[in-house]
Amino acid sequence: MRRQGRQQDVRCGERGMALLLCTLFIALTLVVLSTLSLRIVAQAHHGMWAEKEAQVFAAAEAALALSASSMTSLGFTGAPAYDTAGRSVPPGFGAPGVTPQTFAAMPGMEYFAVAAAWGSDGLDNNGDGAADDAGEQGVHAVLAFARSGALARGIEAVFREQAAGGALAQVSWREIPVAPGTEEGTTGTAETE
Ligand SMILES: [Ca+2]
Ligand SMILES: [Ca+2]
Repeated sequence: MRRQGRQQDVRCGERGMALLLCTLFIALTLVVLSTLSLRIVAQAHHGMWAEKEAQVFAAAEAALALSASSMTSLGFTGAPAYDTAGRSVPPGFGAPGVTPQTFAAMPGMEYFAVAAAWGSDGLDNNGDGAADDAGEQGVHAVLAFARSGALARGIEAVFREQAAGGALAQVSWREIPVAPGTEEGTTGTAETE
């Protein structure tokens, strides 16, 4: 009797231990699986965000090319603003005079572009102390912006006439911040001369 009781105790102990190990194994598996799924979701989200950023940037480049081809503003009326150093102060999507345009091929994407002739805008664009001086003649700038949802990006390019009234050659390019308060933007420093 006593021996049978002992054997039963041993069997119960073994079952308890097996149950505990099984529970631990399941808990560990769940932790590993949830960590893995969180990682996969984060990677997918990051990939989608990067892809969207690239699309918005491509739209800004398209708007720049479109505006530069005729040197006219698109979706913007009025004069571009400059700070005291003659640097352009880009308008935001909600600024007066801005009516965002759309691309038929890019649903949900909006853009506008500002074209300015440095030689006749009454401002000292190149910061040499004189407005519309000889150094500003034949120089044109285009500021182009695109946005999709909360993502917005801007580009500024400067062009110079090869001869008076002649073909334009691009002399600089840089990514510019989108006016705060209207969209989230990014600032870049790439520039070529
Ligand atoms: Ca000047
Ligand atoms: Ca000027």
